[in-house]
Amino acid sequence: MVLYQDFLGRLETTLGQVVSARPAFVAKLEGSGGKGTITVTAEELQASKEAVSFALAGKKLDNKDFLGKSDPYFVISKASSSGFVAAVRSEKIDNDLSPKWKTTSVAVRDLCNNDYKRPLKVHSPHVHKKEENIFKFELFSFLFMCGNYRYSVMTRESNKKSYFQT
Ligand SMILES: [Ca+2]
Repeated sequence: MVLYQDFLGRLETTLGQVVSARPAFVAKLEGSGGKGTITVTAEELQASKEAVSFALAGKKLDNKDFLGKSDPYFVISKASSSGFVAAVRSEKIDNDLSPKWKTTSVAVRDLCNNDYKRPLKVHSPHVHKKEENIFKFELFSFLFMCGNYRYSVMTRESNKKSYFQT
């Protein structure tokens, strides 16, 4: 995953402290002016070599750009005890409301911690206003993996029906 952020702070700890903290390990970041905290959620996983390959496409997505068209990318996050955690991030496709993203492969361990009932959140943050999404929906991992899943998203402004396909 590409990180775009500036230096936010640092923390040194032990695996033991992270693993024993429930529901999640939370600590103050050094070098953040006392403002930043970091949350780390640890889970023990069974060994698994399963991977899932998928291609996603959107159709008639909402246009969020003032000039031109939306530049959609998607983020798939998995539920954890400390909220949703990003697992997959796609490439951005400029000025396209019916984007077809490249085929992506991901280990099932990374996608949903080998838990097929784990909720996933698929969303497309606006490039400039991250708190706004072009679309957002949640589904269970097994639905995501069984393929040909079509999800309709009612767009706010136009009440137009857009959909999103795995
Ligand atoms: Ca654009």
